[in-house]
Order: sequence, then C-alpha cells, then structure tokens
Amino acid sequence: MTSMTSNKKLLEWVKSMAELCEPDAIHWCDGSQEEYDRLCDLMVKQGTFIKLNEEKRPNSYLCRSHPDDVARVEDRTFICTRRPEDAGPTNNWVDPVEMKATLTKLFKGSMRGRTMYVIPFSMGPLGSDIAHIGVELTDSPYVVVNMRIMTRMGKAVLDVLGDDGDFVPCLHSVGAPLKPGEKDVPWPCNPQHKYIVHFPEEKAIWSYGSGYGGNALLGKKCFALRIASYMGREQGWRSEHMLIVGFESPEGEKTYVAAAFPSACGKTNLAMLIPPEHYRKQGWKVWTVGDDIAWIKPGKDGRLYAINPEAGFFGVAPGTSMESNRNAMLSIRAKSIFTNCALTPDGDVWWEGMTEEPPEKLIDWRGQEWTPDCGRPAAHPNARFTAPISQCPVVDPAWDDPQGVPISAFIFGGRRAHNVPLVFEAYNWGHGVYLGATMGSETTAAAAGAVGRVRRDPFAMLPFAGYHMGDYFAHWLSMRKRVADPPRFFHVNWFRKNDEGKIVWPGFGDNMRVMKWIVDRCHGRVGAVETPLGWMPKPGDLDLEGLTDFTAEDLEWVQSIDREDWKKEAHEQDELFIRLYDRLPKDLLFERELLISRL
Ligand code: O2Y
Ligand code: MN
Repeated sequence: MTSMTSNKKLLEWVKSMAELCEPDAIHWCDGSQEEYDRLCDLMVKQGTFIKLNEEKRPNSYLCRSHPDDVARVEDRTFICTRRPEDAGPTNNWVDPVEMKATLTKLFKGSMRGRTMYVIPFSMGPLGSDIAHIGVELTDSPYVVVNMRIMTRMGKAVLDVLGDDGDFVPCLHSVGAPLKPGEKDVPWPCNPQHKYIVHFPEEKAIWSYGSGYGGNALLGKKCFALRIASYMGREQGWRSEHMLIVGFESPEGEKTYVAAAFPSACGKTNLAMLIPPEHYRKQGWKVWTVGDDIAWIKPGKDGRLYAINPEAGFFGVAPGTSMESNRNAMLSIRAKSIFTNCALTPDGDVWWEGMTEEPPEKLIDWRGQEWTPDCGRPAAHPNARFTAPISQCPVVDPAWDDPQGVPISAFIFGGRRAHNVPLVFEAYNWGHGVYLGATMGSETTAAAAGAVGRVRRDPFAMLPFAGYHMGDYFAHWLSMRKRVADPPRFFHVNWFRKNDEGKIVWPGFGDNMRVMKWIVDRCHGRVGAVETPLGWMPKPGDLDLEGLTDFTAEDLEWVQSIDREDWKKEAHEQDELFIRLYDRLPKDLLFERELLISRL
C-alpha cells in the first residue's frame, strides 16, 4: 500500500527501518473499521484469535500468548541516556551507541516473511496542545488492532501531523522472521532476546522479542510514561501513572482528581467508582476520564489540566466481576480483545473471580482442558481485556476534550495493613510531593522480598520514570511555581487491618465517602484536624450513614497514629532516599525532619 503522508521525516524513517527489518510488505494503517475487521479475520485464520460467541460477546476475540510472553519484562527494560547517572539507579542503563549496535543486529531481517505495519497514533485528543503523536512500526497484527483501541490511530493522525510535524518513532518486532514457506505460529515472539529500550534524549523507542502488552503496545508505558516523563521535564508538564476521575455533586459542580496507586490497590475501581445508594439518590455522579495514565499541563487560568493520553482500557481481567467493578464489566461487553483468559464451552470468556462458582469445564489460557479441581488457574493472573473507553457507562463527557479537565487534588495510596490511616491531607505542595515520594505497598506472597515489608514505589512511577528518580522529585517540586491555583494533595489507605487481620474499611463503592471529604476539602467547605501526618477529618465529617459493619470507633481506629511506629516508618524511608541521594532534593529530607519533629 502507498504511504498516506508527505511528511519527509516519517517517509525517510519508514524507508530506512524497512531496509533494516526487510519485511515482505509495508502496510500504512488508516485506522478504519474495515482494516480492523480484516486483520482480526486474518488472525482467526492464522490461529492467533478465536472469535467469541457473537450473541454473548459481539465483535470480540480471545487470544492466547506464548506462555513465556505474558507480562512486562522489567529486567529487559532499558533507559539509554548518554550518561548513566541521568537514568538513575532505579533504571537499567546501557550506553545508547552500544545498545543501538546490539539492536541493529537483532532487527536486521527481523521482519522477513511478515508485513511491516505503519501505525500513526495520537496520545491524547487529536490536535490537543497536551497531546503528542507517535508512529509505531510493527510486524504484529495483534499490536495493530490493540493500538486501534488504545489510541487514536490512523489517517486522521497523519492529517494532524502534516508535512513537517514531529512524532516519536517506535520500532517493534516480535523477533521471529519466517523462512520462505515456513508456517507461522499463533503467537510469534523471541525466546532468547527481549529488549524494551528507550532513548529519551532522541525520544525514540525500540522494542524487540515480545508481543505482549506494555512491551509491544508502545504508546502506553513506553511512550506515555517513560518518554513522556522525560519530555514533560524538558517542556514544563508532567506525565503520571495516574487515573483521572470526576465527582459531580447534586448541584452539578464537577471536581476532578488524579490518583496514583501501586498495582493491586484498586486503581480501576476508583476510576469507575459506583457510589453507595444514598449518594446516588442525592444525585452524586462519578465520571471516568482515565484508568491508568494522566498527562498534566498548566493552563492559562493558573490551574493544572489533565488529559488521558489513551483511548482504551488494557485492564487486568482476574478479579473483575459485576460485584467488584460493574462499569469495567459493562465496558467489555462487546468490541473487546481478551488475552490469556479462559474460554467457556459456549464461546465466551471467563477468569478467576468473574463468578462465585467457576464453570464446570473450560479451556484454559494455554488451550488445555480445565476443571475446577485440576489445580491450575483457568486464566493467567495477568490476563487482560482491551476495550474502548467510550464503552464505559460512566465515561466523562469531557474525556476526549482537547483542553483536558482541571485537577483539584492529587491522591496517593498504597496497600498498607499497618500504620497508615484511611485518609489525610498534606499541609502544602512540598509535603504533598513528600507523600508521593514515600508511598508504597506491603509485599504479598507473590512479590519479591519478605512478606509484609514495605516496597516503596514513589508516585507508582518506579518502573516508568524515563530519568533519574531524584530529578523526577525535583521536577515535581518545581511545578509549584508554574501553578497559581494548585491542587491539594491527599494520601489514602483502604487496606488497614485490625488485630484479627481483617481489613476494617469496607472499600469499593464506600470509598466515595472518603472522596466526598476530599472534594469538600478542595472547595474549602469542611474543616480538618491538624495531626503529625497532615490534616484529618474532624469527628463526624466523614459520612458513615448506612454502614452496618463500620462504626465511629472503627473510624477512630483506622485514623489513629502510633507515633513510635511512625518514627520507624520515617527512618525506613532512608533505604530509597539513600539510593537516590546524589540527586535527592534536600526539601524531601527537610519534609521528613518536619514529620519527625511533629511526631
Ligand atoms: O503486563 C503488561 O504488559 C501490562 S502492565 C499494565 C497494563 C495496564 C495498566 N497498567 C499496567 C501496569 O503495569 O502498571
Ligand atoms: Mn499501570
């Protein structure tokens, strides 16, 4: 197919990458429904996709990856800046010249026997001055159809790019060239070599060997977080691993917040929260702008504005049910792609936690027969759904607004069984940055390290910052001077346990009660109590109406502060701070000293 652009930089790059990768054909993606359907049909014929039951799950497909290609590969993810100190101690670093030499050898002829797809995509609403354009070259049709859901993709993007617009080049190959006449496998990938490589100074991404998720859909973690975080520091904006959600009061006042959580802390639930009945009766509504990433820029009115750079959800399927997240379930009712989920006898998908009782038999994520007593999970724990955000029943009318939405609060959270109260508010911007810098979750059996140790994940960005984490904190602190009307900062913990090991706060939709207090604080409508950790709700200000299993005493308990434990906590923050010491802003050490003196 001929190119659909006269952008010289793009044409020259595609030509030189095609010379390197030697595909049999080049296809410029127009982003049409017809193109999407054709590629899905092709993958059904090749055995990559299974078409699901049209009655139960219209226009949807199941895909099974190679068992060794099931998640992001952090140990194969690199930030290649000229100087290692600019990538920092929390990123893998290789000299960019050396890395280019390694990758050039691997990419040589890597697309033989395959088609190279050219995917122009916009991260953010087309033409928004917070959005940016990327172009992904890939030999994976799975990537093309997922990118069509996850981004604004195709001809319209080239129109915005124009003849001399700039873009982030993203090169991807599954690393499995075909010999003439060789039969393809359903999920090609490279068993020996996987490289997810970022060149922040050049603003380029090269990914080799994996076809899965964040390794291959390069708009998401690679561009929208790692490269964009670097661009944001240069250009005075921020890319964050944050959901964006709007709370509408019965009077029609909208308050948007952005929130960062480490994995397995209910991020998707908060993004699509369903309030308790009495809030709904009063007329409260909750609107989803994004579930994973926020790009945030100062607006002319002195506030911060955020867009969701993505156009779809790439959500974890296991644990998602009509009870745990109804809005997510309704978002995936059609036109969705399911990766590594189980297949039901009637051609639908299933995963652990979707229903209380598992089906009597299934085909598991590896394609093998499965029964409830077989001792294996039916879906892979990192099984995913890809679905358009426009299908979410509570998608915010402004989700695609080029201006973005004004942010009134930043919220940080973690999964903390001990010590950390349900909610508190930072005293000021510097204190808020300190809360983000020190957030973390307690390790579970599945995670590395001793169970119950706090694993720090500052701003939930540890695997996603495209530069030194110390510089990242400094950029956060420096943003204060760019905003006349700054958001407030809060910390929440839905997971504090009592002495019997039970999580005390009911969580899920009841988190609305905490969000309501946060919203009221943002508008100066409610007072607060000063504590060593920050501002906390005054007794009676956090709504407990209708809660049967949570009393005012329980609230007092989940908000309690053990000063000795907190002094230990403050000292334990040393571990990360010492790692980052050469570029750690001194303000954060002062914030810690202030906390200790308040304690
Ligand atoms: O395992 C992957 O490739 C996907 S990771 C992911 C996907 C969606 C949203 N967040 C994440 C994450 O790791 O934070
Ligand atoms: Mn994420």
